Amino acid sequence: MTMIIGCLLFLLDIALGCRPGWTSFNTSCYHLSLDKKSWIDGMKMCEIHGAYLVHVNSASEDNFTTNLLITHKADNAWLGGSDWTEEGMWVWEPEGELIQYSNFAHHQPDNRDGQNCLKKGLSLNYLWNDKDCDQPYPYICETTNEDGNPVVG
Ligand SMILES: [Ca+2]
Ligand SMILES: [Ca+2]
Repeated sequence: MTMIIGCLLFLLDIALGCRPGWTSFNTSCYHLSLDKKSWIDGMKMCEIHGAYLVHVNSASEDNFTTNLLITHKADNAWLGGSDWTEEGMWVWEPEGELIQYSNFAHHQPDNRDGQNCLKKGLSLNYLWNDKDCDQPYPYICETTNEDGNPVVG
């Protein structure tokens, strides 16, 4: 039974335009890599796959990415936000689009010892935190479907 459901979910993701191993949500496809990388290397790996480190633009997308972590038993994941360009100005990279929706933990971001990269994790109940970009963490890639709309049927 589980196999049949798994198979159906797999076919659904294909129907929604996501490649195998990627999960669809709204108009994007997502992949959580458990291969721990620095923020920069995570971004590079996403780019190799035609994607970018995830841009979390809404509470529902935030919940979706948290569930992705829980499902894959990942304690942390890099998100695509950074304040590298200007301290305290958080943007989604690589475009540099200003972060509108945010969900930082209490007292974060704190820029402790010059933290410029965005992650979420179990220790802060999946709320956001700025971390040292060189820390190795799992990471979530996002890519928008080619036509920007889920293909139904
Ligand atoms: Ca910073
Ligand atoms: Ca911090």
